[in-house]
Amino acid sequence: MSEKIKLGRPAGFFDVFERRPGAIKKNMHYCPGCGHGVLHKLIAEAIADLGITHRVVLAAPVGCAVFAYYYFKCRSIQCAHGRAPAVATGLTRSNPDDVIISYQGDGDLASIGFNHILQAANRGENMTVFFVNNAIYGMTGGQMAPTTLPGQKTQTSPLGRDVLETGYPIRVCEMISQFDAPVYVERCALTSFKNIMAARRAVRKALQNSMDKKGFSLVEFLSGCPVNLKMNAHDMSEFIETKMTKFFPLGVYLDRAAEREPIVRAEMNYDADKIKSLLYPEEIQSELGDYKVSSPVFDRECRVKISGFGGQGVLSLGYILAILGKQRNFNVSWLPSYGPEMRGGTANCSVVFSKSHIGSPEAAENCDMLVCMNQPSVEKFLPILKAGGVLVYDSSTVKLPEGAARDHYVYGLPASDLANHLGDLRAANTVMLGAIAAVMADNFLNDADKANLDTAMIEAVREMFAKKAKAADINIEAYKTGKEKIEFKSVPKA
Ligand SMILES: Cc1ncc(C[n+]2csc(CCOP(=O)(O)OP(=O)(O)O)c2C)c(N)n1
Ligand code: SF4
Ligand SMILES: [Mg+2]
Repeated sequence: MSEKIKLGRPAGFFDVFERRPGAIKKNMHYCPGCGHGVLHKLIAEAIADLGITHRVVLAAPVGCAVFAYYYFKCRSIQCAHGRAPAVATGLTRSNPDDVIISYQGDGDLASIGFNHILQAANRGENMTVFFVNNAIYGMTGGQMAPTTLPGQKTQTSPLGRDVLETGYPIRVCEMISQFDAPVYVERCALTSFKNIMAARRAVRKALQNSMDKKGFSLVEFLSGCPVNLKMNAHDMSEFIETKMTKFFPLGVYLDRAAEREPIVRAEMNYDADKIKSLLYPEEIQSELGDYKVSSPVFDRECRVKISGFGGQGVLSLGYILAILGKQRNFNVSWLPSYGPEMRGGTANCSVVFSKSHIGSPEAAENCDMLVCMNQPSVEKFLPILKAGGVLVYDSSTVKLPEGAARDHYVYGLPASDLANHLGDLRAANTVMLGAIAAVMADNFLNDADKANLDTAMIEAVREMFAKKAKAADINIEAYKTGKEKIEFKSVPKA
């Protein structure tokens, strides 16, 4: 055997995955037996062995590989669902010497982003596409994908995929190899040692093409998702090798690398200052100065993070705050995050208020206020609450660990229990809104703004429930309850 098997972590990975939030920074988030982990290793080895760590930019997808950027020791950018080829196009056109990877799943590439991949291939963009075909939407819990096999049972085809209803699996390699522009297309499988070694060679060949500016390369990997296909590792491999390969035969579909000259495109010609002035006009087009609030706290940007389980209304709570800001003529942003991990995780949103431009809508650090409605939120987000900031938590669902939040003002109230008592658990979020109002009034507002606060909050709740008068009434009741029942817990210790 001429190939030497390398054990351990390839040099193309970070030693410690610092970008990964939470305490576990050594492991990947993939399930055991998942093809993504195997492919990541092949890519990381190749990046290191080819000496291109400094040249690679990874365009990461939406799907289970959404966090690919935690792991690779290279520049990376997380793209909207299916849009990695469009982002990769921008990257390669603006920096032709970089080696651009578009990493995509089958739902991402062959469904929501299908036109993007076809157009990028047809333009012959200088990029390497690594396409993970596991015949399922893995991240969202096992729905049918464009590549799901006929008769295959999924969450959305419980009786098996019916080709008369939903068509046949889409064969991406076969389609793309029909185009004139692409340089290299191969389909591999992440199963046996032999197949993985073939995949390893394909990864390197595709990257070499990008390094040599030969154009568009795509490698598809038939890959396991044992969790959603409800199989053990052995059966998963057998499924791929006996069932998937029937529909998706392995092999090289196209290889024009030897006959291709490096691509040289005309240099991009744009006026950076003009673009900047369009994006950031000197004058903000709003009635600045017309604030109905005057407390000094609003003279700077205020950043709030709200977090809990999906279904607790954390996104709506943030939205109500955003409406409040909008009604009071602030610049305001609301950025939801639906908690992409399948297993546990949190839904959260960031709300930022400012009298001037908002730099980033993501409250990723230095938050003024953190609102937690479940236990994982405390672990995940307490580190981003600035010293002297305010923590408000639902004490029916959160037990604050001993010694936590020593540098913060801490308030709690049993919001879920109170909402239950009011007859609608869904109103726990507006109980929390009442708590937030009380905290604001206690700590940050002058008398004029305090007097205004209830009117403003109630107006915002009414706008949120504009078409549901009854729900508005319950939520206003919940708001009042939260305001009344909030309990002050502690001040910063230092
Ligand atoms: C615009 C948009 N639509 C839908 C979703 C929900 N969503 C997240 S991942 C996903 C499918 C991912 O499947 P696939 O690309 O096959 O990746 P896998 O998890 O199987 O690797 C969907 C539909 C989303 N995040 N964004
Ligand atoms: S759900 Fe499937 S694709 Fe996602 S990490 Fe788990 S095994 Fe991999
Ligand atoms: Mg998939």
